[in-house]
Amino acid sequence: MSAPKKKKTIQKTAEKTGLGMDLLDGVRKGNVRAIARMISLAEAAKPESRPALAEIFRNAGNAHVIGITGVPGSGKSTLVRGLAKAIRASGRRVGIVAIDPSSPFSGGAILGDRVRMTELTGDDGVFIRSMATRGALGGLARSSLEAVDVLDAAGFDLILIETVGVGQDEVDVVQAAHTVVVISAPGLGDEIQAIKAGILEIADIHVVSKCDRSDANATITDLKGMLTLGVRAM
Ligand SMILES: Nc1nc2c(ncn2[C@@H]2O[C@H](COP(=O)(O)OP(=O)(O)OP(=O)(O)O)[C@@H](O)[C@H]2O)c(=O)[nH]1
Ligand SMILES: [Mg+2]
Repeated sequence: MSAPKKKKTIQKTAEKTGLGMDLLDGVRKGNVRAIARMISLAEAAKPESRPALAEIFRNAGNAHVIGITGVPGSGKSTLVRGLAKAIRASGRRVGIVAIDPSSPFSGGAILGDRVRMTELTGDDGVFIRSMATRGALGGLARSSLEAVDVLDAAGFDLILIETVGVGQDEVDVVQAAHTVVVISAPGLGDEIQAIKAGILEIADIHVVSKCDRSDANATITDLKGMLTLGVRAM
């Protein structure tokens, strides 16, 4: 008898104060379920959750956010995995937001990558969330940045965003990061894929991946050449 009544009361309170207000404390304490539910609220983009997300925004601002972008298959997830392991080894907590429909984090992926990702699961110093849902124009960028804020408010020291650098929404997301890493890989056709994707100029750090390949040096040379040209053009 009393259980439904209690449920109704909680519902009424939520309606009054806004969706997700009851999760704020859990998020601040780093509670995994509260974090996951708050990010889901951001994705759902209901107006009733705006007050809670505004509160999250007020609590954010301490984490260093690193955006990692490059064309499909350039090695973003491999780099994210390596960075996450290094960050954990240094004792810091890391949040990962993958905005990539083909990412190992989001399911459309090669099984091998998915299995390797499990090295990081089961560690409460790592939180991985994929954002594969496509909303209205701008919706993806907004909810992804809110997801970053949720992880920030939850006390993660570093937040890594993986995104394919091809859609404007995704480019907007990585550009909102403190540090932007653009990956170029040898053997993917065009020498510097970032030029084709139009993302060369947003990089703070350029990475040439797959350096075990013999054609990696050519990619480095091409990249350096393009960057020198870019500087001269300015
Ligand atoms: N030889 C070699 N292969 C690599 C290296 N890094 C990544 N790969 C391979 O390149 C492929 C793509 O790597 P991912 O890290 O999944 O690339 P991604 O950019 O995240 O790919 P998408 O999420 O699908 O866009 C995989 O088969 C990796 O095993 C590397 O350093 N050397
Ligand atoms: Mg990936």
